[in-house]
Amino acid sequence: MKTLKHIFAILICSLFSFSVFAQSLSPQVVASGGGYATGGGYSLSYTIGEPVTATLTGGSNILTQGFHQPDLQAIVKMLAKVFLQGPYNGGTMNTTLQSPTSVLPLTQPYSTSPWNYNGLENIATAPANAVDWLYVELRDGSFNPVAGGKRAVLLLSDGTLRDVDGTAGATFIGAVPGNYYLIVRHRNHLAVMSASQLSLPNGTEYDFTTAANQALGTNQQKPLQGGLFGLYSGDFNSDGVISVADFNFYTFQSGVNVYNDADANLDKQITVADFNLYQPNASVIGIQQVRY
Ligand SMILES: [Ca+2]
Ligand SMILES: [Ca+2]
Repeated sequence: MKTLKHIFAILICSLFSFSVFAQSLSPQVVASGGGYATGGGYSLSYTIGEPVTATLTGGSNILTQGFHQPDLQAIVKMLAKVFLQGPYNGGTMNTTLQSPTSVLPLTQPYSTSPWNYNGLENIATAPANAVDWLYVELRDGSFNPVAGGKRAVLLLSDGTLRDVDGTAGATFIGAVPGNYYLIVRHRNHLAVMSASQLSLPNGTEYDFTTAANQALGTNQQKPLQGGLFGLYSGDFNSDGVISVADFNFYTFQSGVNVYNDADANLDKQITVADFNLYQPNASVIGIQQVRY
């Protein structure tokens, strides 16, 4: 928490272009602590324990009214590019889940088994070029599954990621800069892990699409049209292995205009086209680090 001296210094040094700066700021709640100071014709009251009620900026300074933020929260940005075999279509991916009407959920869909990810990522509206949600994880050199963080993000038609905060890539809140393996998961494609550790934050995206071995292990990506590579379609139950269990999952699904994990090509319909994507991929096994 900023000290009173620090806060006051910020106030004095600000540009004071906002009329509110020339007024007394008084706490609006009974707080657990706080203080009051005057100087240079300005006064400032601050509290501890009051939720943030407003943030004012002047020049490069920021003054938050209410409960001041604790230490700056560490954030690590990760940029990556990945294709999914199912919706892949000549160097880009179809966005049929959103067309003509959208079935794309506005809240991340990885809260259920096997991911059991309880993140609160959500969006008000999806970008028009959003294909689907991905679930990404960072792991350290020991493959510690909780070393770097987890995040649900949007996959765009060009293969890049878009965080729900509106920025490119994935935003790992609470992570520290360092070297991490990246795991990319999709709800009905075989998950992959980066072939090497990424130095994060990265300013250039880690590109899975340029070669099969951009993913760790043998035969972990499907050759696609145009000499590019993408995640294998058909892991309907998302366990990291494409097997008869996925076929059984598929046979119990049906429907039109649905958001369903048996929809391998992400066209909102469960049809034989989805089986045809699964069948040649049956028996492909994800590396141990991505399997559930
Ligand atoms: Ca499976
Ligand atoms: Ca389909």
